[in-house]
Amino acid sequence: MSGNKTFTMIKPGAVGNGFIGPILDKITTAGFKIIALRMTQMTKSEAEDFYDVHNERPFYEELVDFMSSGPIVAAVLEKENAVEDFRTLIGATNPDEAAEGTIRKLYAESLGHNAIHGSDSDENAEREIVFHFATKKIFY
Ligand code: IDP
Ligand code: MG
Repeated sequence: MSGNKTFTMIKPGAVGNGFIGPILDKITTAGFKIIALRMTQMTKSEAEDFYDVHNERPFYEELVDFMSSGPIVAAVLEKENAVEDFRTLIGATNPDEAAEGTIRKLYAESLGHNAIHGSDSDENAEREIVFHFATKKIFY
């Protein structure tokens, strides 16, 4: 059975472009409940840890530099079938391939600066939630 929680970050580009409000509105309008929310900035070392799964990929350093370049908004979201439904809401990794109406189609600048992160499995959602929120006092 699939889980009911996922993790997201609004990435530095979308935060800098003033899209926090519109993106949170899309998320809640799509039926996700925000159960934890924090604006923060990752250090380079935190971004390296967060994206460690990609450490062999050619874009790893660019990704880590970008994700630690400015504030992000991290959130835990709750909905039935959360991981899959949220991946549908955000659209394909490359905004040129993202479906009309998806968050990446609407707010991404490029493949590297693609507005938003969404967990790709229940297991990774749990890891990512712990990474960003485990040491904070949250209720969910
Ligand atoms: P996802 O965010 O859709 O799950 P991943 O494959 O997990 O995509 O890649 C993580 C992030 O790395 C992407 O969101 C994107 O910003 C960036 N990325 C992925 N592929 C490339 C690339 O080929 N060039 C530059 N950045 C990339
Ligand atoms: Mg991914």
